[in-house]
Amino acid sequence: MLKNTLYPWMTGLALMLGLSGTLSAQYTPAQVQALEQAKRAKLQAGQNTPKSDKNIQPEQDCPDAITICQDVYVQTFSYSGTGYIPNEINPAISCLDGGEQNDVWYIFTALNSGILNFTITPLNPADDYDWAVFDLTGHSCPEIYVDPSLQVACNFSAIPGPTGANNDTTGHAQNELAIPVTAGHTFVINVSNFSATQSGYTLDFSAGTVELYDTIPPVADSAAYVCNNYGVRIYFNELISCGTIAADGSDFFATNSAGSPVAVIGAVGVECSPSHKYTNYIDVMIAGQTQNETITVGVKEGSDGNSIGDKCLNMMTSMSISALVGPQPVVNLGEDLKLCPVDLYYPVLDAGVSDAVYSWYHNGVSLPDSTQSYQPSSPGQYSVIVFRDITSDPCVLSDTLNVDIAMDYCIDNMPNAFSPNGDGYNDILLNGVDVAIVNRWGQTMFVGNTGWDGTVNGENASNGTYYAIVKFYNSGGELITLKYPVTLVR
Ligand SMILES: [Ca+2]
Ligand SMILES: [Ca+2]
Ligand SMILES: [Ca+2]
Ligand SMILES: [Ca+2]
Repeated sequence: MLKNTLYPWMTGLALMLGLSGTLSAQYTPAQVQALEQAKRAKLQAGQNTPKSDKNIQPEQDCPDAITICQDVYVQTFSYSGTGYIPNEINPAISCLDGGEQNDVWYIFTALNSGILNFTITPLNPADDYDWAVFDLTGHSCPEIYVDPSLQVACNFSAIPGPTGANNDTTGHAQNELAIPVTAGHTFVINVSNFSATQSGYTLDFSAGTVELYDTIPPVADSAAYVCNNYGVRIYFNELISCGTIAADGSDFFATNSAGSPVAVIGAVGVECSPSHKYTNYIDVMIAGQTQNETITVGVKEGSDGNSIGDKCLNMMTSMSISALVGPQPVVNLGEDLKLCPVDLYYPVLDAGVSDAVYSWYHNGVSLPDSTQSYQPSSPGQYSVIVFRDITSDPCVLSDTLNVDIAMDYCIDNMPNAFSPNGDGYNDILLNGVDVAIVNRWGQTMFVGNTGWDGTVNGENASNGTYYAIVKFYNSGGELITLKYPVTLVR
C-alpha cells in the first residue's frame, strides 16, 4: 500500500514546494518526520527492492566499480537490484540501513589531496537516493561489510531530491559536508536508489578540488627483454586498459639498431584476465633474433582502432623505448626417431639451448639427468623442459620427441646372407646385435652381440639356411621376437 500511495504524495509535495531537480527542498520537521517514517515502514516491508534482478550490471558490485573518468555522469536509466554480489554493505555498521538498494559503485584514486564534493540529483525530484563513501586504501571490497572504519561519509535521509557530500547541510539533512581526501587514497562511492524507480540521476563531482582522474596518456617507464613472450616487456607509469591492447601486436611497431623494421607478432597485457581489466605492463612479441639486438618499440593505432590507453582511455600518441634483446632460444629435439631393432643405436638427444636447467622425462617420468643432452636407452616419448634464467621472466621452453622401434624401419637393411671365408668382406653376421642363430632343427649355433663368424665350437658351419632370432622391446614396451632366415655361403 505504501508503495502505491507514497509517490503521488511526494510528487504533490514537490510540486507544492516548487521543487526543481537542482534545488534542495526545505521541509518542515513534521514533513521530514513523515518522510522518515514512510521510509522505515517501506524498508521493513521490503517493498523498495525489485524482486527481479533483471539487467544486473557488473558495476553494481564494488570489485567492478565504475572508474571515475569525468566530472559529471548523466545516468538516464537507474540501476535495479544489487548486482552479482548482493550484500556488500552491512546495515549494522553503515548508515545505509537497507544495505545495497538498486545501487551502483564508483571508484577513484585521488591524484592530489583536496576536497571531494559531489551531488546526486535524481531526474525525478521525488526519488530518494542514498549514498556512502568508503576509503578502500589498503583494503579490499569484502572488508566494507565487516570494517566500520572504512566508511568516511554516508547519508540515508528520506528527503527526496538532490543529496550528496556538498556542504549544503543547513536545514538539509539529505546532505553532508564535503570530504577531505588524501592524495593516493582510493575511495568507492555507493549510489543507492531507495525509490527503486527507473528515472535516472546525475552525479556531479565538479564542485570539488580533488583530481579524481587524469587526462594524460600513459608513458612508458622502462623496457626489458622477455623470454616467454619473446620480445620486449614495456612497463608503464599507470595502469593500462586491457581492452586497448590488440592481441595481434598492431598497436606497436619495432626497429633494430640499424633502424630496420622488426616484425611485431603479438602483444600480451600480462596482468589481463577475465577478472582483471588493467595491467601495468605489456609484452610486445617480436620475430626471433639471431644475435643480441637493441629493439626500439613505438606505438601506433592498432587493428582495434586505437593505440594504448589508460583507465580513462587517454590514448598514447607516441612512444620510443628500447631494450637489448638476446637471440631467441629454441629448444628442438628434432624429428621423431624411427629406429631399427637390428644394429640398434640411440642417438644422443640435445636440448639445443645452453646455460640452463634441464629436466628430462621418459614417458612422463622424470629422469635423473640434468644436463643439456640425454642418451636414451629405450623407446618411448622423451621430453625436455628447459628453464633459462636470462630475463626477468625466466623462460620455460620444452620439446618432445618419440622414439619408436620397429622392423618397418629397417627391413630393407636386414642382412640376410653372409660369407665367412676370411676375405674380410661380409664375414660376420649381425655384429652389435643381441641375436641367437639356430639351424633348421633348432640347434643353437651362436648367442651374443659380437656377430656370428660362421663357426660352431671352432668348426665351420656348413653352407645353407639358418635363422636369426632377434628380441627387442617395441615402443609400447612389448617384447618382440623376430625370427628370419639367413644364408651362409662360403
Ligand atoms: Ca552488489
Ligand atoms: Ca536519501
Ligand atoms: Ca593517464
Ligand atoms: Ca589498441
